Amino acid sequence: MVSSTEPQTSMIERIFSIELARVTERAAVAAARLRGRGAEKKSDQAAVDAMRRELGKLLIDGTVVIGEGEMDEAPMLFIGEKVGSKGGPKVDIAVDPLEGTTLCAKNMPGAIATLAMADEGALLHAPDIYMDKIAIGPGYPNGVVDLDAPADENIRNLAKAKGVPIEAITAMILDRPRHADIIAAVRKAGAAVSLITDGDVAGVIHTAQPDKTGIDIYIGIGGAPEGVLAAAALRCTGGQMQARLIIDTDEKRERTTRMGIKDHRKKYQIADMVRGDCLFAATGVTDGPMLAGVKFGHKVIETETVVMRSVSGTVRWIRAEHRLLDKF
Ligand code: VTB
Repeated sequence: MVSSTEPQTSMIERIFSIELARVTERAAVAAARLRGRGAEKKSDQAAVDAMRRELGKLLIDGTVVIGEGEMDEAPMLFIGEKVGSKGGPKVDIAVDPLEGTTLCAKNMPGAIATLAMADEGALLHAPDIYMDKIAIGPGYPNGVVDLDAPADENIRNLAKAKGVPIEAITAMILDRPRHADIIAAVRKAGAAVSLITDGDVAGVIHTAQPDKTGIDIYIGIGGAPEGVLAAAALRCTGGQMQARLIIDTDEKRERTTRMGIKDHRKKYQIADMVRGDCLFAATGVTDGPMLAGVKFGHKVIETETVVMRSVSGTVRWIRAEHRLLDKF
């Protein structure tokens, strides 16, 4: 029985945290059926269709604020699309039905289906452009690392705050030529670099549990939509993240302005990207260090999902066995 003293919004959150698992589970299973087929678009579309169908069943008056693109370019789950069966609370939804389409297409570790939900107006409406990001887990003094500080300085400060030698620090970075200088600086400082080919939502989340993942800090440039999703997760687990949009063309300037963002140079903290309480969910598509991928048995499909609530800081790991296979 839910305590009657619990505020209304958090009652809603409690109910929805399980509902959200259902949504990412379905998207993950749909994408996983197409794992390893070299079919990025097809698996993404399958995840989008499944996620949209399930979102439609939720008792929410939801608006997609981070989605598959703008209305005229994305047929489904476009930015501005209304989802849910109405009647419920007005919420913002950020989706990445298949984060790591390439990982899924190549059946490589770390593809996930993910989404976040927050009160209406609470999520940063980020355009689909690049974002500079830095993230660390909970338990450090505020400002121990800074987006605008050189990578080696951040590494040194982090090691000091953690009370370990620099050699004991590992930074996760997307393996891209644009990160060559950061990678070199981190290594020169004496820390280790853990490279990923894709999937920086999970990359950022790894910092929340360094003892388990071995990752102390995430640094580098990735997608802005992924940045907002990652910020939602860190809002639940604790941790620090700073980010800035990379707006280097007139076209991006216009798009950013159209999304309602006035200060194009703003250095975002988590609370600027996710204002207030939120829920975050992710289901593994392919096996990864964070989540196991979907397993197709003879009569059972297994999924692993993480659901987080910022209001309580609860992180739930849900291993599900699905027997009513028709539902997929
Ligand atoms: C980033 C990262 C994502 O794709 O968007 C990356 O945030 C795109 O970077 O997690 P490139 O343009 O260099 O490929 C992902 O890795 C997967 O969508």
